[in-house]
Amino acid sequence: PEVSSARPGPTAPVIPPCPDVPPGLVGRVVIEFTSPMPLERVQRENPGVLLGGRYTPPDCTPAQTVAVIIPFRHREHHLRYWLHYLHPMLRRQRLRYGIYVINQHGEETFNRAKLLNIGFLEALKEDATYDCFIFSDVDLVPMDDRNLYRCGDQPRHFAIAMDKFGFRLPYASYFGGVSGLSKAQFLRINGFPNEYWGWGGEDDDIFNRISLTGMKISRPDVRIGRYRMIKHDRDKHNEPNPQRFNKIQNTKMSMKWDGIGSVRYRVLEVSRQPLFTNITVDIGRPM
Ligand code: UDH
Ligand code: NGS
Repeated sequence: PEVSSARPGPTAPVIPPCPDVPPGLVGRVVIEFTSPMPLERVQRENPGVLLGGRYTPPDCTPAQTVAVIIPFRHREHHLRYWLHYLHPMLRRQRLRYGIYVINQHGEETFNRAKLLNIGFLEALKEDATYDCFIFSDVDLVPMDDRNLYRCGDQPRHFAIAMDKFGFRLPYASYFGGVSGLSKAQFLRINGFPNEYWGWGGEDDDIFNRISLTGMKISRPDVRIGRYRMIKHDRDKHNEPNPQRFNKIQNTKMSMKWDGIGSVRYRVLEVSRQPLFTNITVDIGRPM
């Protein structure tokens, strides 16, 4: 007779939950952007990463599945450094994750927050189990792996001590650079604004959305939330948005109709690369 057993045999080992504090973190990491960083090297050094930039720890089962969303256009050299430093760090943090580069097609005015909204939707289309979303600029690399890229009971601000700001917040309500929201937190604020074209203000609008819905931002210790930014000149077609000061006064009204519920775009290409998923989108232009 056939024997069936609920107990796992030697071929089906039980993988325990990942511990709250991952073992094997190293703390401070040396970050530099001087030596060239060929993509082939980054691939070679990250053999455990699966197609599309997916990773699952082999030795434990994480509580969350994390989608890392990067707004992007014409920053290939930054992306190579980012991947070089972040993949090993996220692996040490025992995260189950995927990397999504949301690439704005064409040369119209850049729109960071709209790209982040699109990243949220497109990541969920690929894997409905994503429950934590980390939104990261491509030029920001954490200097300490104890800055854990996961979500908590409040929206999280990770990039709180950047080198360019002298390793502190530029102002108390700053929410730029790298942030993280659970799926529920993101939906509660109707996602991010789609109507900030060009540089500035969209992160302040997101801060307003979070405060207006009664949530509070959580941050790591200032000694841990340290970042190096890859130096660069101002990009073309991402000029400071002259409307930004007015717009951040109106979040309470605008967040009702402008957000994840109203984002319109066209996916032009989804390309699964060895270290990330590249999604090229037509997001239109300012009206
Ligand atoms: N981004 C792109 N391509 C662009 C514009 C922005 O990929 O053309 C993305 C990228 O992820 C970047 C993020 O959007 O990290 C934020 O944009 P940003 O880096 O331009 O913003 P930041 O505040 O710089 O870092 C503004 C210009 C500063 C010029 C300083 C000159 N010394
Ligand atoms: C504020 C911007 C934010 C920006 C922050 C840091 O003034 O979007 O500066 O900018 N808000 C407005 O413009 C309303 S930085 O020094 O990184 O260029 O993130």
